[in-house]
Amino acid sequence: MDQRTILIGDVHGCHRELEALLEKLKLVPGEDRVWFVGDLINKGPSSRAVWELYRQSQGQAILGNHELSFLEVASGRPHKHEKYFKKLKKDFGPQFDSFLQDVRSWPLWMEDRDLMMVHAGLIPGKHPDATDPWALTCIRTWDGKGEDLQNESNPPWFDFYEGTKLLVFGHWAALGGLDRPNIIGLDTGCVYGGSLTALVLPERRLVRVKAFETYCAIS
Ligand SMILES: [Mn+2]
Repeated sequence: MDQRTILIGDVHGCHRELEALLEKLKLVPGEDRVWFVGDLINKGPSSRAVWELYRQSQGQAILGNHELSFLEVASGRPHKHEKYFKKLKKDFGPQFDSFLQDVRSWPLWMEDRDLMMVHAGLIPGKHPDATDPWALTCIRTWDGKGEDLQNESNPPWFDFYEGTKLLVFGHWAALGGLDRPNIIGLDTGCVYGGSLTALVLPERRLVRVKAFETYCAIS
């Protein structure tokens, strides 16, 4: 059997749902290749418990806007996520430094021969290595210029994606996931009471666990 590649959507501290999802997938650490789409932390019950499950899965993760903000605050820059930072420090306790060190090693995107993963999306026609990290982790829509990446009266960025690689992203929970021939959106809003979604390759199967609770209001 081919090695499985399992891509996991935005967990946002929902450790019980992540545990249930890994069980449902019958994940074998070290055998399955596991990629997390970013935003593992904040909003939900325990970022630390999620990080521990992520470590046990022997997976890799890319940076979401929440990890990017976390790194901003950690390097002393003023940021609106300072409140989250204090909570993380408390939640992680003695493990905080190893968590920080780990997140510092996460890339902004991952790709191989026929697959690419980025947290929020791509600027049309641009490779991620030529794209601002905030755009990669926050983009929702495309205005034709790149001045406003959030305005929902503009078309979504993925309407412009013409790549042949399967592109997997998260971040946009209100979409409730996306399934197109060359694009899959994995954020199904677990922390908002939706579900946690994984994509299993090569069979291209979507596996979901429903949220046990609604942990916060959608934003
Ligand atoms: Mn996000």
